[in-house]
Amino acid sequence: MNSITKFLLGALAGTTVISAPAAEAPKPYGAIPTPQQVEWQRMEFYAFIHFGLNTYTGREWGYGDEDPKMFDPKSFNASEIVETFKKGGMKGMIYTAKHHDGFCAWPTKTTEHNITKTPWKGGKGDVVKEFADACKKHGIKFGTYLSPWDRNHAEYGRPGYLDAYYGQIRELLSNYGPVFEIWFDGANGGDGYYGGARERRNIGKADTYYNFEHIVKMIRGIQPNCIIWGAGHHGDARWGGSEKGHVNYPHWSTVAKEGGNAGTGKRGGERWVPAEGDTTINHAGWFWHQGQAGRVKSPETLMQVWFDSVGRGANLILNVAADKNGKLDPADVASLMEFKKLRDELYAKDFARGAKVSGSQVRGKDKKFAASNMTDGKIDTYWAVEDDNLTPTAIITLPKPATFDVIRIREQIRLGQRVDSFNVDAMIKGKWVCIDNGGKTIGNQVMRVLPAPVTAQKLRLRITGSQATPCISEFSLLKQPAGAIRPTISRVGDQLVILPKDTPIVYTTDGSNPNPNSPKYTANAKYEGAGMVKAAALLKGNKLGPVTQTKLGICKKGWKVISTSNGKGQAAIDDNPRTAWLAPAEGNQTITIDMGKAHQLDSFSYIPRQDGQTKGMTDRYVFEISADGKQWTKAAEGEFSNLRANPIELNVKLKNNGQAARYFRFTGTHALDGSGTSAAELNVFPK
Ligand code: FUL
Ligand code: CA
Repeated sequence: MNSITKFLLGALAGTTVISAPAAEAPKPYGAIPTPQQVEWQRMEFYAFIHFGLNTYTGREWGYGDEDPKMFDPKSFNASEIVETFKKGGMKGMIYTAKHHDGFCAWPTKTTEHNITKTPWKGGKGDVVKEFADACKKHGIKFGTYLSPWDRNHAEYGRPGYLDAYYGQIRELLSNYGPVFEIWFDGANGGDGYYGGARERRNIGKADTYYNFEHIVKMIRGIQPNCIIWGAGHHGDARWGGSEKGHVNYPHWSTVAKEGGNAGTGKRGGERWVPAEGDTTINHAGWFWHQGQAGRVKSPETLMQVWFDSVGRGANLILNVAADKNGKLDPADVASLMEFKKLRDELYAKDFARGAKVSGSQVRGKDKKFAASNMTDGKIDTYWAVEDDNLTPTAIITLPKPATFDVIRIREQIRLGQRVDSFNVDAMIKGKWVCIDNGGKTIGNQVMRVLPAPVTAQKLRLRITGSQATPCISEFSLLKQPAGAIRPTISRVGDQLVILPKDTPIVYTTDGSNPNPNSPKYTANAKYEGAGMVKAAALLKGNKLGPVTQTKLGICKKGWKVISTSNGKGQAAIDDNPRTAWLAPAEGNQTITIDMGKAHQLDSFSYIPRQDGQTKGMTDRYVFEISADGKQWTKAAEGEFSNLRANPIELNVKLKNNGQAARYFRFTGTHALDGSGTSAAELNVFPK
């Protein structure tokens, strides 16, 4: 029945009320979510916790030969950790029950490489159980990560491993209560211990080897409500496409039949597989690393991640790692709590709530589909128009003028994702002014951050393109908190660089917290030392803004590149991570540096190329030191793990036994996607 007939029928019945006979809801369009996926997408935010043997070795990827005896988190208290997550506004947590190193943090029957072999609680402990119980106690959801890649298992890469692996899935899903999500990491195959074989194993197509189709069936049989992350093209949720948490915009919850379509998804894709942005709260990596306190992400940085993940319709999983004692890092926790405060302030008031809305059309003139459903604060009610109308408009009149800088809109995703583009106008001095002409997808939700706050009482939402008639659940106007200034600290040569410019900033270099009388930063401030530099903005009334800190290595002023076997080496020590030493020649390439004077070295760090390319990125290395540039001692050798997905600065402790070094030499022994060696920056840190 079309609207005209409906209207006529209404008129014939002699009714004078505007409400026509009940209109039918729009039919679902394309792929739609399961009820479990809808519930999951509304969680928005939960924790990741990487905690296992890597916590003790400082590695990001264990090789598989680590001794479980290291694992002894004396102060581990799952309840305390979960309570912190809950306070941080996280709706659940996912624990790495087994990472690539194969160590199982629960008493599994599938392998000997497990928690019973650790001294912790006399081998009677079970980290999975403690986390699952703590989640129940505090009322957040529990989830788990079980790496398919197992660098410990002797049978990895062969059929024999699969029994053990399926057994692990069964144990985790049968013995610990509801699991809201299980993660099947995409990193697979390569070097490993493999029961002592110490070789490289290739598994071919992951989907075929693990048989994800079978795994998914098995999981549905045990826990039908569990969201399956990854698992080839059989899962319920997908990777967001980077380990920075960001997803792309425009953003679709739909994907192609047999494709990941990571950060963007696919418009009109055949399957509903929403994205999850994953990232860490600390720049140091997924696992806890010694001295990482200086590398925590600021609440403002996390806010940006929030807008770029949740604000584009994805979920955000934020990793907060536990340390060797089983405790979260206080610096991470402080940032998590401030991040929560910023979000609370953002959501404190929706200026559009309760606003009058008039739609250019209302489906069947039925109140059930009224445009004011967009401002009722109820996610399940929505504004709908007739099926052939793809570009409706609505005028929103706020109870009183408001100042806002974030526009948040949500589609009724139970009916599929439809909208391609939209604009928002504001009535300013009697004229419509377009305040956002870049709106593309909406989906689960979109948050459009305006370049500057807008004050208005009347707004207009114009849907300018849609695959099918739009169904809009919510329209909100929010205001970001006025951000506190957090200085960023770096150094070029001996020149300290503390930003932002034009803001009075005080700083210290002795590890103490700055106070209003600490030295004021000026553009010609020099510092040749190494260690923690702390800074804070000096505000009105002699108050200080939040303190930020950065650990500086040995000052590179006067350093010389003595030689490289290929390429121009200066870019590796120019204090600029955007430039890189690239030595694309075949074989191991070397760079030798003269620091000008001798130092006792504690560690070095490597920043891989930061230009978005992985070609020739060094992922295995040798690091040597020398007092005279002739006699060399190997001080470290190993692997930089996970660079492809997460190309961050990695720190490596040296075993140089107190030897003085004026020279160091870095050699790449293996590269990603090609040959040669590269480094965007090399830093060394003193004892
Ligand atoms: C990646 C892994 O390789 C990292 O170590 C980490 O666990 C991250 C969440 O996923 O693929
Ligand atoms: Ca609504």
